[in-house]
Amino acid sequence: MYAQMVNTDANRVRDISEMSEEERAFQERIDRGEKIEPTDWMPEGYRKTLIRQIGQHAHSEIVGQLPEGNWITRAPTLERKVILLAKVQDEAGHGLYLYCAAETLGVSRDELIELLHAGKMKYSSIFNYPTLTWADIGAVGWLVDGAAIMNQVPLQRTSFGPYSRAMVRICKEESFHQRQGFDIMMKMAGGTPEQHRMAQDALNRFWYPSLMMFGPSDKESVHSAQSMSWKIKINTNDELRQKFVDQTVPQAEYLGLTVPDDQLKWNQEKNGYDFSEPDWSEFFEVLKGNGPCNKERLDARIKAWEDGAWVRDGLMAHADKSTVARTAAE
Ligand code: BYC
Repeated sequence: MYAQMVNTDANRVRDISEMSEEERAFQERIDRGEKIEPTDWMPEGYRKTLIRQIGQHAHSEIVGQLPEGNWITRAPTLERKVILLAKVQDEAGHGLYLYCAAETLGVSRDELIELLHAGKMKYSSIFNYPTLTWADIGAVGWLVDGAAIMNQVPLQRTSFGPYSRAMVRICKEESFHQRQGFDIMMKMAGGTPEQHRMAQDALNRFWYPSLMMFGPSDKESVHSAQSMSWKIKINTNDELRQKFVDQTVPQAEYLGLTVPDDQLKWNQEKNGYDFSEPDWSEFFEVLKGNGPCNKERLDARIKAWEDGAWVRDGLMAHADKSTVARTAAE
């Protein structure tokens, strides 16, 4: 279905012989492993792809606060509440680093947010699923942050300097997030039969949406080839999905939980697990805005933006006053 939307010609990676001198020099810098900085010359497609990917990534961080923020007031202990609060605040920070990285490419944060609110820019599909129980907060940390790290560690080596540097700090924090999620899962899975059941139920509901985080299968991925040749992406979607499954299945076994996949089987030859693909029609429905929480998430972001207007107005008024006072003093 989606393959029909893939314009293979437009997405074909051009051979070096088809490039202008400037483009060739740029590609050679990338191939040598040099970082591209905001003031360097870059092809328009490179700039646009980065704005799309970094912008979507930033949006994912701030929309990702919502399903977890939902549980701050209901965390089971003071300690858990403080940890969750810190994690949710970290996500806001990640959003800020990423919006700043995108701004170096000539787009403003306001423009990106406007596009998000108008439904013209995506955020990660995973955040359109609800967090129904406390065990879901464990599953989000363990699986969602686990998938995020798998995707983001290689992005520390991405070719665009500001993005790669933002990734270094984000990955450090994500690793704490993943561990706090696994810690919740250990408590729940090793707790009462009811807590164990909740942990299993959370795994059942978050497993396939987590696999979807890596994007469509390689044969349906529109951007991978060009993004990988520009080193905006380092691995394909399927490579990272496989690594995630290989890393996570033993963790589920350690927890005494069952991955909800009858086809899951160790494959000695490929030195990895065989596993079932997610339901891709569900993935594309979520991308189209028809997931369980798409409307709720976007409404919450828009409301937060509107409710915060007075803060932005106040800051702008203060900045204007300071400029007037400074100019008068000079
Ligand atoms: N959800 O050609 P493809 C976090 C879109 S934050 C929605 O493979 P690409 C966290 C894709 O955009 C995690 N859309 O694309 C935060 C494209 O559509 P457009 C966020 C998806 O870009 C808070 C189309 O499908 N991480 O972990 O080469 C709390 C075709 O796909 C998704 C990042 O953003 C999806 N899952 O590869 C806790 C990492 N997948 O744009 C945790 C940076 C695909 O043409 N991003 N699409 O309309 C990437 O690495 C890449 O953009 C992706 C997709 C691997 C996600």
